[in-house]
Amino acid sequence: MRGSILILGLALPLMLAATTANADPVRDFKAADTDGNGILEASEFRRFVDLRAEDGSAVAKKVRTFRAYGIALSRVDYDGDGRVSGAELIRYDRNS
Ligand SMILES: [Ca+2]
Ligand SMILES: [Ca+2]
Repeated sequence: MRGSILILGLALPLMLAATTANADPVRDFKAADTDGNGILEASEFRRFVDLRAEDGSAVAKKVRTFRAYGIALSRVDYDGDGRVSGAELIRYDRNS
């Protein structure tokens, strides 16, 4: 594990990848995307993190504990529009 993983925002890929079988990030994404537009707005992204935490993601739990949602969002929001698309989550996962 890289040292940078210790930085909360950089640890986001673990929310997607290093989870148990019952923790489905796609399901969580759809559950968090309450308006169904395929993009997580800031409030929806917080819900997504909370769902990941409830699914047992240690990283998501840390983000929730420290209320570091904004930091986490900024790390994965490549185009800077303040929202997170599925493509951005996948891109972040691949680049880390
Ligand atoms: Ca949405
Ligand atoms: Ca974005």
